[in-house]
Amino acid sequence: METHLPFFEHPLGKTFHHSGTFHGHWHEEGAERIRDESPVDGAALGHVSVTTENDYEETIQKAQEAFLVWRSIPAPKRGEIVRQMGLRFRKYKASLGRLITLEMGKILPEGEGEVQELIDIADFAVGLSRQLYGMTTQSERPSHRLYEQWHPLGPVGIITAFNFPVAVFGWNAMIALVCGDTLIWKPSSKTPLSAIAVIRIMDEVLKENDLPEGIVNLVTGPGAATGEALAGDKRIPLISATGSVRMGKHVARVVAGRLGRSILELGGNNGVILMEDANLELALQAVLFGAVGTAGQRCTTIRRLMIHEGILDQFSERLTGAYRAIQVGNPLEPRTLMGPLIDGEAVAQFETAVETIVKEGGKILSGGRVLKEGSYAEGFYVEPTLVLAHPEMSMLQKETFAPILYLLPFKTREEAISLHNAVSQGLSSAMFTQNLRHAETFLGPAGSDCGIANINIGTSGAEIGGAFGGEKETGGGREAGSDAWKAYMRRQTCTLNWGEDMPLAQGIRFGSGCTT
Ligand code: UN1
Repeated sequence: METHLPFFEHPLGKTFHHSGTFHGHWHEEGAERIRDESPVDGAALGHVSVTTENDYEETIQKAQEAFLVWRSIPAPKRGEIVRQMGLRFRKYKASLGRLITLEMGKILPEGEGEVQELIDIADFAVGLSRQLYGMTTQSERPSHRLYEQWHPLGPVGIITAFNFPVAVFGWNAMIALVCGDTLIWKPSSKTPLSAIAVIRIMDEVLKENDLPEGIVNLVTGPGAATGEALAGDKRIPLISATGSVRMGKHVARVVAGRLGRSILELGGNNGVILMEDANLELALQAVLFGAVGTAGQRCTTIRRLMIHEGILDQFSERLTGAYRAIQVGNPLEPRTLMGPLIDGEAVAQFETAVETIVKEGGKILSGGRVLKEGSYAEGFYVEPTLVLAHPEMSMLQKETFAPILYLLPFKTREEAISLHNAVSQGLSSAMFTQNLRHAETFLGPAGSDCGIANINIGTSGAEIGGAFGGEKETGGGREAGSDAWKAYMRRQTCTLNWGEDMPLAQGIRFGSGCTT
């Protein structure tokens, strides 16, 4: 049963105004507003105020003050707060999923799936709150104990992109919270309402537990101002940023300039290799979801499909048939498989990409057009596009955030792997095969060079239990599960002398008072 978000009654069709700054309470002072429109039909969903310099300053101070309290609450007790948040996200799953769909344009099952990802990471973090283990090792000195422990780090800046308005924040936030950090979230200016909704839900739980203001904070504004302020802010020891390679290179430079720490999750240009023995039924389903899902706007979207030449005709024929049958339209409709792109700029980038593809000798097998007629007129719809490509095309190097899939024939496994790795990004990858040698070669040291490598599943839709992130220009950061939590904590190596002597390591004798 759907529980309405009490603060967003019927957001579609009704314009309303909301503050974009939260530091324990909503606050606003400036006149600058973001007009938040739905890519579904271009309608204004709301207007959100941009964080001013004063408000930014107050937010960071609040986050610092709250850190002093939050870091001293035992981790399992922090986990209990996150547990309650997970329950509250469950309560609002349907309405939050719908809001994501309205604001971002992904189809409803994907909007709800994104909330599920938030719930899953909350559950993971609850368990983790009792498992922030440090190791103990052997000291070379008598009566000494040598061990490692993990402490809270400080306020963490989280910069997120429009394509996952909620889940990527969740990976960072739920983990950072159990680690004892406070949060300052800067969502994409294209999806501030989903962020406001999540903050309001989290705040319900914080207030019910009488926790101080400043544990969870929101700032809103353009990357060039608000993002820049966070990146350059010495009071924020860790910046976790998701977005384009261009943005990431800049954030990396600014954060490194103050010797801060960053987690970067940037562009992907993900490839799938179909070996001659692949189960084509599985491959077809995986490729459709991976290339067309979220209208090609996942960082994990399949963009390049390397197909063994022996199955090229057969598979591309099936794929072309499937592409032609895809329903593009309103993402709230159950029959729709692909919703709109995020905005007019994304549509323009799609159009330019198609022009360049044709110029470079790519053959459009299906799609390639912008949809402007009838019910498509007000939104940002394009056709899912299939291209028979050749390795020299420059477009193969580019992550166009749109549903464009390049097919590349190959003859040998080695050729396929080298084609696969011949891009500057390194997020996710997959091979379809029934052959153990092919699979293990792909997963081995000379195989895929990506942070994520799969066999017989697509590149997108990763579970939260693994560490998520990629190599090369994807930025090297890891978020979500496994031991990604370590980046959100301060590691401390401790040596404790419980004896009555003062032996030095490395057997050094220093002055008469020392014994060995
Ligand atoms: C992203 O596109 O930035 O693996 C994140 C996936 C999702 C997350 C994608 N779990 O496709």
